[in-house]
Amino acid sequence: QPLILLFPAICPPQSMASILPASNRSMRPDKNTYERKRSVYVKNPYLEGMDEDILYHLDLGTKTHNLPAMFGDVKFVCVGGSPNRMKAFAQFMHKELRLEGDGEDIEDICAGTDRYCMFKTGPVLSVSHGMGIPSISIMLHELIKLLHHAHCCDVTIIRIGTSGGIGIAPGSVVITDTAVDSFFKPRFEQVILDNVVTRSTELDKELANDLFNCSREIPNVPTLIGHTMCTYDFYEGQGRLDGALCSFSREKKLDYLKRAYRAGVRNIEMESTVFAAMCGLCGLRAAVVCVTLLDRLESDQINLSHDVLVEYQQRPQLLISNFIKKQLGLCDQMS
Ligand code: R2B
Ligand code: URA
Repeated sequence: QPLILLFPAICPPQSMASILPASNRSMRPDKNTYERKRSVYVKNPYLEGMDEDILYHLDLGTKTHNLPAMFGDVKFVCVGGSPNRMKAFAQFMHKELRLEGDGEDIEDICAGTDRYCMFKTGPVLSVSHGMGIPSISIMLHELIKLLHHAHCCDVTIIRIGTSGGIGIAPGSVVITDTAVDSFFKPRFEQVILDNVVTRSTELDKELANDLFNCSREIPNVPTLIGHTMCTYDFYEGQGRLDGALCSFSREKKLDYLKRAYRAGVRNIEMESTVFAAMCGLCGLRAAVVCVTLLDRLESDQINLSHDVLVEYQQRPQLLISNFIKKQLGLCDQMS
């Protein structure tokens, strides 16, 4: 049985009162008190004994970088597949938070590697994760260790991405209540050595509801809460008829997707189960918010114009930036 380390951290009060979530205002510590807060856990007994931890794919390390100084104030982490989209989100957050400068020259903290990119705008970190479970999993191992080494606490992490919808209008935004696998089960199966370890994929329901309430203030973007199915493949794995390989009929495809719909699935993507499992185990409040690019009951190919695609991809970003501003108590002054 591996050792499980759970250290509730004692975090100092924030110097910037405004970065306390609005819902925590009544709990704001006075200058001399220390509060017990939710820290970021690692569950690995070997980490403590390591002289240095190199976060290889992020090109960061505990000896080469002062991680608490660089990241200690992070309260929101937004992750998404594409480096360009995460840069655009960081630039958008920069403007929304009214930080100094125009944000156009925002620096990629992981510029020393081309695996992932990372941008920091005040208390908001934007990180790319690539496509699929293996890619996001590697990034999350290193990101979670980074947040832990930096002594971050009360961190909310949100995946913003794209997906295929089932039975809903393209352009809808789905806030995931539960991430399910290809069998519609709320589980993530990790092969560890030669064992299959099953992990829960529950997400933070309160956070999902808060995000949904926030979405009501954004006009013309249909938003709903539903299950999200996570697959290991975009083509056969999502029941597409247009891949290089296809070994099932149109009828079988539609039967599968309709069964998914009846099981509560409203969209399909490729990272949510491992994201939910890892963030849940490590003490991060996590949410998944994806726009749908098509209705899979109608088609398989994504044939949106460039402009429509760009506008759709901005929808989760707009919702999350509004949510973050609200949490920081910045909405009234800014909108
Ligand atoms: C959504 O879009 C990508 C595939 O096109 C994948 O990363 C996902 O989850
Ligand atoms: N991303 C997916 O994983 N599937 C889709 O159908 C669209 C985007």
